[in-house]
Amino acid sequence: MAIKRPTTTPDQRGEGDELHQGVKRGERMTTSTGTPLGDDQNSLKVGERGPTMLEDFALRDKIFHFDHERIPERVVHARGYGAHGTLECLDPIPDLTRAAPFQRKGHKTEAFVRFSTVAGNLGSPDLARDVRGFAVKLYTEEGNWDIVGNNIPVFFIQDAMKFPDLVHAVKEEQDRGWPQAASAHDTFWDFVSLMPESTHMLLWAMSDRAIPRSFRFMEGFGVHTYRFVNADGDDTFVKFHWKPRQGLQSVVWNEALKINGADPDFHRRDLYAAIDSGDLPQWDLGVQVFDDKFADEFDFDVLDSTKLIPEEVLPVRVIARLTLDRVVDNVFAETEQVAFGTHNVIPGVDFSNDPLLQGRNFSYLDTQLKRLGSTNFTQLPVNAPRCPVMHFQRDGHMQTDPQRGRGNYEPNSLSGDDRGPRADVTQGYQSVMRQEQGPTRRLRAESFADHYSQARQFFISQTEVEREHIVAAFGFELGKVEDSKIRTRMLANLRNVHDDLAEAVAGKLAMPLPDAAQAAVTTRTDLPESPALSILLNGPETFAGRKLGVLVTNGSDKVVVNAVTSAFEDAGAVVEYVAPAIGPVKLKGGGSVTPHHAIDGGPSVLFDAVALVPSAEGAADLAGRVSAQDFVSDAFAHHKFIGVGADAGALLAAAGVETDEGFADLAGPDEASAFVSLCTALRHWDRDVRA
Ligand code: HDE
Repeated sequence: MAIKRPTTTPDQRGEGDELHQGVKRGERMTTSTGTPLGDDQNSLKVGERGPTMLEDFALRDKIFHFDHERIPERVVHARGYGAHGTLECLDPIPDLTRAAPFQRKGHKTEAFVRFSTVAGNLGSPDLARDVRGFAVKLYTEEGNWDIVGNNIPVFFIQDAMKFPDLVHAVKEEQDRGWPQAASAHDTFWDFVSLMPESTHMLLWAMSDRAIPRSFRFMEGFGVHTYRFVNADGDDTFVKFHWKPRQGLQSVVWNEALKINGADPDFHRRDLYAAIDSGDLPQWDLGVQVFDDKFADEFDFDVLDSTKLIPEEVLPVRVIARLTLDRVVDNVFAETEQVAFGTHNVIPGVDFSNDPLLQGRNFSYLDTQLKRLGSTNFTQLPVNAPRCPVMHFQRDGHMQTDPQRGRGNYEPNSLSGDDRGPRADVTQGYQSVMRQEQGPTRRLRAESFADHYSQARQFFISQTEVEREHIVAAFGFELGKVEDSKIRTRMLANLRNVHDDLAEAVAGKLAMPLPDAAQAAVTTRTDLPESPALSILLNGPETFAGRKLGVLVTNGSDKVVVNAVTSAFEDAGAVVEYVAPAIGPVKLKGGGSVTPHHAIDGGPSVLFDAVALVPSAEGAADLAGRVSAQDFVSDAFAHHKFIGVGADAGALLAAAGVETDEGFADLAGPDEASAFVSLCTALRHWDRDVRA
């Protein structure tokens, strides 16, 4: 009998008024085994009102799959967002490495990047004060190479042995289940205050680096020292850097707290919107390359992940450019199932003896098996190499490769397709031949013992504003610590970093300054400032890629609204309108604009700068609304540049702000471009606002 082809049917209502949407040709719904369904609204029942029958395979198929939708979230870095892209070689370095991406100028390597926070669970807010993961998978011709780094170049601990302790301490406390995605609690500070090696990283974590404005505006670092190996087998040490071409930018803490309420998905939405609109984010990949002699002479041990090599000491050489150009089709299939690991290297890249890196190399396979459930996770499209994969690994759960031929072992004397692959002794991966010797011991090298000198160097390299933010962050976090002995212990450690820091934090906490903690190595005061460590000294001086919020009401001046919009769009910025309600706003001079946000859903924390251009009547109405007052007073408190239209006076007065040099006059259309120029500084830091 001929199989009936699906027909086009109209929508129908069932007897209980349930909607059976009509099917169109080619979109016939099936079970997971392909059986076409005749009804996706009702389970199979006896009579009208049940019971439901055990033979209802369609219900069983659907609910069975649903019940198994979740997989374990990542034990750390659970909250993340990914995108596809390309790495293009700018400066080939075959003399340093035979790594496939760097052999020829213009050579392109497919990439997948996942950014993340560390401590929070999968559903936690994006603007937690936290380190950001910056994990890059490069699908090279010689296999997948993962650079699994962070947005901070150093780490909390020196030895893999302490990682579970660190993570237990920072995650929500086990006896109460909070706080979520926050280090501001007793167990974290208890642990780190007992681990002076954390101090350098703590300075970074309390700096604005830990509250980036966007994934697009942060640096990435490989953190550990790795090795490059060239075709002759010569090796050098290398550290990896990702430099955002959009420039660095962070938010302020009070703003971060409010963004988390207004838009917990702020970072993922930002990345998606930028790529979707064609404003493709780019990073330059740079390397610090050095030899054994440099390593021996450098002030600190290059195997110690709590230390960095200042760029002023060893400049970063840019070799390639990463462009993110495609959002994922499906977040679960790609972002959630992508499996990174530091052990994924290719010919030309090798490891150093950094004890943290060595532990990581061992760890990541375990986590993938636990999360993805099968050794065959490398066959998932997001993880599958783009080069040929040939080996004698067989079977396992969810094997999708119908591995052909007879040979599944070697050596063998089979022939043709039965023979299978062989290792390539001349071109295949060869580990660097290292001479290692010494007694087996559990030991922390003495060369790792200076825990404070680089923390101090980081502190003195910050601008005044950035130092204030660091002090405020320590004050906030330690202020959440209930046990005063932990606070005291931390203050004692900070005394070894810089007395200005310790005194200011003690002042925030209204606590006496304790004696400095005993330090294994006296803090060096001769390390010079490193401007590369500051965000503000490396500002982009452009508003491109940033967002302006324009507050409009019925009767806003069309000429001004249009002039501001086009001036900012011409400068590469995004402009969004905020209005009392979401319906169209009629402009004076004709026409209307459709707001992107109603005022209570579009607070100024969502924007990098704001323009207030209501009509006089609109301003009088907004003046009585808390949401509009907050819009203005928050923009002011967060040091934002504020453009002010001719009729915004009542609103400014209601918000209780006084104009300063961070305000721009938008009385007429000609002032729009001056406002853009003002905004290129991103924030008006001279405004005296206290947290
Ligand atoms: Fe990770 N880390 N880590 N880590 N890490 C994981 O792997 C681990 C460390 C980093 O977007 C896990 O797939 C150990 C340093 C990033 O999918 C896990 C140690 C740095 C990501 C794991 C470290 C990182 C992870 C959890 C100490 C910065 C997210 C889920 C020896 C250089 C990757 C997973 C993504 C994820 C273990 C230390 C970065 C459990 C044992 C240092 C960016 O395997």
